[in-house]
Amino acid sequence: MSARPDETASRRQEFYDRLAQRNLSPLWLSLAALVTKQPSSGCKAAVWRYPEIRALLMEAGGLVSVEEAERRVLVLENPMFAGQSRITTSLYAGLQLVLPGERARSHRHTQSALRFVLEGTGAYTAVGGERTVMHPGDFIITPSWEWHDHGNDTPDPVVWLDGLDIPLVQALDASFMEHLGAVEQPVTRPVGDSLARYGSNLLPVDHRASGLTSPVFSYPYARTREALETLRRNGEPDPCHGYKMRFVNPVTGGFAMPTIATFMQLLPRGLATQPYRSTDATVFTPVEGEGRTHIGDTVIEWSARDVFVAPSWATVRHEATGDAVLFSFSDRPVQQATGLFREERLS
Ligand code: GTQ
Repeated sequence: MSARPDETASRRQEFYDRLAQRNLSPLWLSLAALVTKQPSSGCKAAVWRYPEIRALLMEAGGLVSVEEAERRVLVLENPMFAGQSRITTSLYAGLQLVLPGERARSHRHTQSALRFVLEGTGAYTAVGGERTVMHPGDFIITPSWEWHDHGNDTPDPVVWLDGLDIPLVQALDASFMEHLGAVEQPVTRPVGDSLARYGSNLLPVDHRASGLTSPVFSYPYARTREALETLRRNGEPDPCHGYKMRFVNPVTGGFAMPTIATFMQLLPRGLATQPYRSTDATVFTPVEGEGRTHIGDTVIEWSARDVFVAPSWATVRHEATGDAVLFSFSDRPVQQATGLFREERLS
C-alpha cells in the first residue's frame, strides 16, 4: 500500500498530536539529538578576566549588603547557558566577596562546595566548628550538608572562586537547604585542628573511614606549591599536563570531594604542552604566571586569577609564557564512578 507523501506527512502529524496528548513522543524524531556521537551540550570555551570581575564585585559590595544577599556572589555563566547558573553542563562557579567586618550567615545544603582563594589573607570560613583561615591559593572544602559561615575580620576584602555541583544536584532533584538560625556556628575546635589531625600524613589511631568528603577542609597553597617545585627539580614534566597533581582524600586515596575533582599543575616557563581531550569539562584559574591555552579553535590568554573553562571533549593545550601554576576542577569523580570518563592524548 502506498500513500502520497503529503498524505503520509499529515497522517503522521495527526498521530504525533494524539501521542502528545497522552504524554508520549516518537523516539525516531529525537534519537540522534539524544544519543549523540560525542559530547554536544553546547558548553563553550570562555574566559573571565579578574580585574574586570573584581571591579564589578566591588560595585556589588556597595550595592548589596551581605545580610541581604546571604552570599555576595557574581555567578560565572557559560555564554551558551545564559540564565542557567552553570559554567559547564554539570558545575557552577562564582566569585564571592566578603568585605571587612562582614559575616555571611550560617547555612547548609546538599550541594558540595569548594572555595579557591583569589585575594585577601586572614578571612575564614567555618566548617565543622572550626574556622579555616584563608590565604591566596588555598583550596578549601565545604562538604555536603555541613553548616558553613564565612567571616572577614581583616581590613581588606577577601575574594574567592566558588565551585559547586549545583547543576548536578539540580539534574538529580536532590536539593535541600537550611538556615542555622544564628549568624555563626559555635566554634568548637581551634584553627588548624583538622589539618593536624587529617592533613599531616597521619590519622587519629581509631579513625574509621566515614563520609565521602575529605576530612581535610583546607589544602594550603604553600604546601602544594612546595611539592610542585620539588617535582620540577626532580624530573621531566608530563607532555600534556606539566607537573599536575590531584587533591586527595587522605582516608580513601580518592578525590577530595565526591562530585568534584580538584587539581594543581605547574607549567614551567616556555613549556608548550601536547594536546589532550577528556570528557570532564574543566574550570581553570591560574594562581601565578601567564600564558595561553588553546581550547578547540579558541585561544585564551590568561594571567593570575582569571577564570577560564574548557568544554567536554575539546582539545586542550597550554603554553606558559612565565612559570605558571593552574588550579582546576571538574566532575571527573562522577564520571569515573559511573564508567563514563574518557581521556585521550592526541599527539
Ligand atoms: O558560600 O554557601 O557561590 O550556598 C553559591 C551558593 C556560595 C556559599 C555560592 C552557596 C554559597
